[in-house]
Amino acid sequence: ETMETTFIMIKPDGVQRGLIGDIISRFEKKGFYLKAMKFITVERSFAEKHYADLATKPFFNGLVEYIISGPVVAMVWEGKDVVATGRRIIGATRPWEALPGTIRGDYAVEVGRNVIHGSDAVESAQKEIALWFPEGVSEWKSQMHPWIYE
Ligand code: YYY
Ligand code: MG
Repeated sequence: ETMETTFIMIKPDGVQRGLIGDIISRFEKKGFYLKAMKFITVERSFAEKHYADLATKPFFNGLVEYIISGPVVAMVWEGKDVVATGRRIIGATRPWEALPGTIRGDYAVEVGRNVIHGSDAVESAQKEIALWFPEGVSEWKSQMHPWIYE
């Protein structure tokens, strides 16, 4: 199978609301592997870099304020199709469009407080992982692998 990695970040509202354990659990129980994780508060310039593609949007400044407002949990997850499947686990950007059973469908109301970030493509995932984890990620292999992947 072709393994991918994606960048997932629990935003400051997800941390404040005590959703870290549940969110990590959803990705773990699905059968994805945690390859890197850090708990950090990022600076404005870093948040602006992460969201550089959205710099011209009217919500950009509010988005940056929100992301720097408290600690986040930055993670790298590995698995088959984990970029697209991770986005499905997260749910639609606008929580009122996110289906029940998704993280945003279950836990979020407002688009500007939507709890979690996930890379939208393999290429952006690689960029985001390089930005957030310049030191690199762990190479461990789960002993469960053959029970999850054929
Ligand atoms: O990838 P995703 O997070 O689902 O959405 P993006 O279109 O990349 O926007 C990033 C981020 O910006 C979104 O999660 C919330 C915020 N945002 C907003 O506050 N208002 C909007 N109208 C659109 C996006
Ligand atoms: Mg996005």
